[in-house]
Formats: sequence, C-alpha cells, structure tokens
Amino acid sequence: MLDRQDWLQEEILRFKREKDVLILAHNYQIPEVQDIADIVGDSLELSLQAANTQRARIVFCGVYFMAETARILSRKPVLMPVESAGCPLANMATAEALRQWKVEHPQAAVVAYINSSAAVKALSDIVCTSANALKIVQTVPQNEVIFLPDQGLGSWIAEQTDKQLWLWPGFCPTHYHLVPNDLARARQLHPSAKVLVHPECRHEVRALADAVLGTGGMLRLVHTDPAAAFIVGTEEGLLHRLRKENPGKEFFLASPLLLCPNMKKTDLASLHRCLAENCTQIEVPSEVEEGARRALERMLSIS
Ligand code: CIZ
Repeated sequence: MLDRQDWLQEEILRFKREKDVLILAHNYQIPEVQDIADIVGDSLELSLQAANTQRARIVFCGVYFMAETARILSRKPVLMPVESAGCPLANMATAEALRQWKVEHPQAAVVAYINSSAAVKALSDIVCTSANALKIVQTVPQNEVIFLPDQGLGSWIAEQTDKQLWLWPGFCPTHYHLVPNDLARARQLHPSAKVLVHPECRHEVRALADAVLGTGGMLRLVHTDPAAAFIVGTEEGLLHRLRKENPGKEFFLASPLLLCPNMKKTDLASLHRCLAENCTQIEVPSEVEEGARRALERMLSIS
C-alpha cells in the first residue's frame, strides 16, 4: 500500500496533468515541494516562466508577492496553497508612504525590489531582483534613485555605483538574524569553506563574506567554483538544491536561524488541497495591475 507521502505525490501529479497546471516553487521551499514542482528558481527565473507559460493555470509555492507577480505577468489564474504566506519585508513599504517619498525626491527614479506589493510596484519606474539589481540601477537614466523596500540590498548596490540612492529602512527579518559572530564561528568549524551570503544580509555580514549573491548566483557559482565546501548565508531551503546538484560538495548553513517561517507554510498536503479544491485565486486590484505590469515588464526587457 502507498504511504501518505507517495499518495500525495501521485495525486498532485494527476491533478497537475488533468488541470493543466504549472507548479512553480521558490528556492526557499521545503524539499518535498521543490521536488514535485515543474520549475524551482529565484524570483527572476520564476517570473520569466510565469510570463511565458502555455499552461492554463499556475500554482505558486512561495510567498504572496511572488504569486501576485506571476498573476500580473501571466494574466492567467494563479493559485497559492497557503495565502497567508506573506513577506514581512514586502509589507514594510506602503504605496501611501512611497507617494510621499516621491514628492520629497522628485528627480529620482523609483526602483522597487520584487519583494514588494503590486501597489508599490505600480508607483515605481522599474522592478529589480537580487539577481539584477545593480544592472537595473545602472540602466535607469536618473542619477538619483529611490530604492525600496530592502536597505540590505539597497546599501549593497549603493556601494557599487556612483548614483545617489535613497534607501527605505526595510529589512528581511530572516537574513537579519545572521550576525558577524555566526560567520566567525562557522569559519572556525570549516576553515577551508567559502562563505556566500545574500545581499539582504547586514553590511557587517556582507563585509566578511567571500561572495555576495542572490540564490540563483549562489547556485551558478557553486557549480563552477573549485572549492569543496561552502558556508551558506541565506534561507536554509536553498541547501536542498545546492546538495542535490552538487553531490561531491559540502554545504553548511551559516546560522540555524536562517529559516523563513512563511516559506515553510506550504507542504505537500496544502499543495494537494489547493489542486483538489481549486483554492482561492490571487486577485490584483485592477487600479494597480497595469502599472505593476509595466514596471515588471521593463525589468524583464533588460534582464
Ligand atoms: O529574488 C529572489 O527570489 C529572492 C527573494 C531571493 C533570492 O535571491 O533568490
């Protein structure tokens, strides 16, 4: 007899075929969800897949702003197994506050990190992800840039450009758990390992790393880098792909606190329920949809 996990997997695959669904999963999802998804990736990769899919509908395993982005770009029904899976960083910037900030800096371009609401994207000139933020900031014609909502990624970009960046004081609570002492301890335990950290980390943490990269960049670097061991300073879900795709290499999480509770809300049971019962579709208010799509499509056109 099939055990529960095997049964859930078979049923998910059956519903996926019957309902012509594309299952997208972010790199931070739990291993069982990553393994059953059609595509696993970072926001940029998943946005491109959503924009180009021929499937009838999308089930997005990630957090709310990602499903909202998939809905805007694909114009297709997008379902999310657990709608309460939000992003505290995205919730730190409101459209109302951005409106006021634009009045204070009328010459500035607005670059919104993809970890933001559709309403914030709609008021922005262009969107960026951790994979393309520097390129996007360099591409906008203005020398002044309002960058929101992540001050970690924003300050990382500010260190690499001559442009004047106005940074919103938002932060990712998960990446902010990582502190310099964690890296010192991890280096002591694994002296030959390379340290990779995410740009959402604090400045003091980034300064101690061997490389600062988004999840897609970390995956690419590890494939080609001769090092045999890596200390990883991002959400622990990425370790599943790193280990699966690099069986000869070792990976150590830089801190046990690098765990996003929202990314862990989706599991096989909630994914199955979503497919079986057609859970609620993500709705984007019509007054923001077009503006957010324009800012997202600008990003895709130069990525
Ligand atoms: O861009 C993304 O997907 C996020 C939020 C993190 C990363 O680096 O993949």
